[in-house]
Amino acid sequence: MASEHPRANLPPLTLHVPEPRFRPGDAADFVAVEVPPAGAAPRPDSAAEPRGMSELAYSLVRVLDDDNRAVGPWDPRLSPDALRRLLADMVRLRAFDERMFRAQRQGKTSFYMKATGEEAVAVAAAHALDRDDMCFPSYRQQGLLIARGYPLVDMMNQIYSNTADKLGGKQLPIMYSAKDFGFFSISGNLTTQYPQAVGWAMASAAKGDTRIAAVWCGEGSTAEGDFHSACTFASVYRAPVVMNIVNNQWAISSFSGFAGAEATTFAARAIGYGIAGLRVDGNDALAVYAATQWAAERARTNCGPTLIEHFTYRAEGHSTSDDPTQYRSAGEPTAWPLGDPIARLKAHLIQIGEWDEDRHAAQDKAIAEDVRAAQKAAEKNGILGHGLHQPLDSLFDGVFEEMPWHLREQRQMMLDEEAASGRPWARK
Ligand SMILES: Cc1ncc(C[n+]2csc(CCOP(=O)(O)OP(=O)(O)O)c2C)c(N)n1
Ligand SMILES: [Mg+2]
Repeated sequence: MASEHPRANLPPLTLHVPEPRFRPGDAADFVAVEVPPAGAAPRPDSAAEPRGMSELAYSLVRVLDDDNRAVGPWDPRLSPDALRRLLADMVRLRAFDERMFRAQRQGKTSFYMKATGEEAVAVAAAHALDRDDMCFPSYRQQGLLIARGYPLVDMMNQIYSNTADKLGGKQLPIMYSAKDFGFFSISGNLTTQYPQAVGWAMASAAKGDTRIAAVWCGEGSTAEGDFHSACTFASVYRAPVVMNIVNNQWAISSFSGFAGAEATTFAARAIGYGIAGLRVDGNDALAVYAATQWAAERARTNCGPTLIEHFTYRAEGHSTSDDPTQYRSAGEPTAWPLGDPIARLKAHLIQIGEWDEDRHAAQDKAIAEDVRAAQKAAEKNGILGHGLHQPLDSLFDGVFEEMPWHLREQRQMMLDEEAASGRPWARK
């Protein structure tokens, strides 16, 4: 009976409700964030048993030190040319994001999402993976497409849902799909890509193929059940997959504590599943490259999956629909202790005498010009702000090989209603 509770001799039960350390108006500092020195984390053999490497799930793999040198066992020892290509792709991604963000503000499209501050996560991974490995991204890994040389104009055509949009206007802007570039269709439903990636990796192994899968989700998304069932399958079958968690501290307006960050690290999720777990400085392109290369080698040699937490910071809003000044301290992005991934790689190249400010400025200019030219070309095919660019009846295409009778009927009803309205609803 309810009246018997609470019992007087016991303390009332309570819940812990996480609260971010800083809110708008607070001065932010990250003194509570532990940043171990670069080069300190050991690098086990890529075939090592997960049990012996649990410490790596709690530390931070870092290569670039405070003097911008590459140090320690995780230094991937890339050639100056490879380093410059990595830098150029990150700069291209940032320039692309800037331009498309502005295009949304100008009413040319309905939606955009930037990866500002997180450029190393997708770009360095694309450089470390094989070109035909299959990627299952979230909406913040457009860097994979850019690094794999997908035409910027095709990305923009999709963002504008215009006549040249390869997806026929059927996906929300930025939800690309490019099978030829090993880029699985982005889904707005968080974390669906995790079990899909593990399933794809299992199929690759079942067929005796040599391609592996790589998958990304945000730290907030690890709270989804899909994340955990994917980990179980990956562990049980030792699926050849690299599983990435992009811990950028925020899930729209919810801070990482709501996904469990106060209790432990996200990389530590791996330990309970018996999976190799790595926690990596996500703003250090060389650390991301090295960790991805290690995990890819592990997967490719049938030693099983790896879970990599990329410790980073979402420097801007969640999307064009978001306003972070409403929920977090404006000082956070600059107080973030791991710096900016582009500035750090640039400083490293300068430090080793393979780059300078003039070359960097010239590259910025050339890349900005490429992006501007791509935008101009894309806008010739139309912008979303000018309405539907696809023939109305194409709405029903592309799902079934042969359209079922009820969809044919619905399509006809739609066309009849359009005719009755006396005006075209879309381009003919
Ligand atoms: C299943 C599901 N739940 C909720 C949402 C709404 N939603 C879209 S993005 C997002 C935040 C995700 O944060 P995180 O996983 O940390 O990724 P980030 O945006 O930081 O890259 C939420 C809650 C959704 N799209 N799908
Ligand atoms: Mg997040």
